[in-house]
Amino acid sequence: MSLQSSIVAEFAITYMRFLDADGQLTQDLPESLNNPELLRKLYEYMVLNRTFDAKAVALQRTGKMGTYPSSGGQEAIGVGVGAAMQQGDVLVPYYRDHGAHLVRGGKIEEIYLLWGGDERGSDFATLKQDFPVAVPIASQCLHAVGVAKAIQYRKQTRAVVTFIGDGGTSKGDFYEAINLAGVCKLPVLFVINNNQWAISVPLSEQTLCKTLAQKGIAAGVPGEQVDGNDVLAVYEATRNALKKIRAGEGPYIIEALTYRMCDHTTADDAKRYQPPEDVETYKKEDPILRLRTYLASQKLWDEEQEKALYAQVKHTVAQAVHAYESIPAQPPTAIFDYLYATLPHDLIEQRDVLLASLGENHHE
Ligand SMILES: Cc1ncc(C[n+]2csc(CCOP(=O)(O)OP(=O)(O)O)c2C)c(N)n1
Ligand SMILES: [Mg+2]
Repeated sequence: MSLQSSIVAEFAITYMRFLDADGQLTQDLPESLNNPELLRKLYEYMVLNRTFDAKAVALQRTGKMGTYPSSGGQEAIGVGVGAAMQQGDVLVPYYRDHGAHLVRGGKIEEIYLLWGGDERGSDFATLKQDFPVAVPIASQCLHAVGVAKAIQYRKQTRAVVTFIGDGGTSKGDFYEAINLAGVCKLPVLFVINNNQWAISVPLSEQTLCKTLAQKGIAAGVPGEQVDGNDVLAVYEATRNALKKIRAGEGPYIIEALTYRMCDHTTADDAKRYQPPEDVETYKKEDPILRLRTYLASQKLWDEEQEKALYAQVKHTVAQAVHAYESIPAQPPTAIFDYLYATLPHDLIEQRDVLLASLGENHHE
């Protein structure tokens, strides 16, 4: 007797891309992207992202900043997602989302300050609702779910956007977060930056899943894969997802496929483990180059604009470095200032010991 079983659930994960590596359209652009101003903005912010990022690495190399996680080569993800968010939405980032911070109006010097070891970098001048950068892997997903629950409780139409790396999706925190988001139909978007490496661990050693977006299926959370080096695909997928989320349809996952074209952080040397042929392949997939090629082919960008942009960006970054270097250092006791609203008694004691050891020369 042959056993009979019927299909009770099926799923598929789609992949979206508009611009190929040569800057050619792979399909017609939707209405939302038929907007030269928006396309130029996406391009300009990716260039700003790359320029400020290279400077951050240089600052670390010259002893002027601490360990820094570059977003070099992955600019399309942060910029594309951030540009599709509304100002009142809440960004709950991890450490490779500089582009989202910048395109939302965050300051470059805030990023330099944070990685220079100064917590004042997380006290954003304008983006008061956005969260500080999370370094403990996947913890930000749980924070995002908490914020989304609060927004739902208050019946607001805002959305929460959080990012996570491919390696981070192996953690329990990620699965717990998407599960609760699904059960409660929370207004939260999870963006997976699949750069194919978790420091030196390749994706193939993280999971047997064909896609990371499909991890959401088990939690009832729909998702899709996009070309993470195509800022247009990242923007459009985010825009569509946020529209659904605001309409109360619940959480969503976007897996953005890219490659880590930089060291994991300035404390790493990727040449020791990334196959050089992969690096060569992905060099050709550069997100900035392909958009520039496309814009030029549409007569939306020329050499003059390119020169003016690079001059402007160089000036902006130099100003940010100046602002970063000019801010007076905090007193040593500042290490006690940022975790608790009211300091617990044992930390008050430690603070007193520190103050005493600093002697009379210390002024708070
Ligand atoms: C809870 C926790 N465990 C370990 C680390 C050390 N760590 C820092 S980055 C990283 C790899 C993360 O890889 P992935 O999630 O793919 O993000 P990517 O850095 O590639 O953007 C690890 C293990 C950490 N920061 N937090
Ligand atoms: Mg990774």
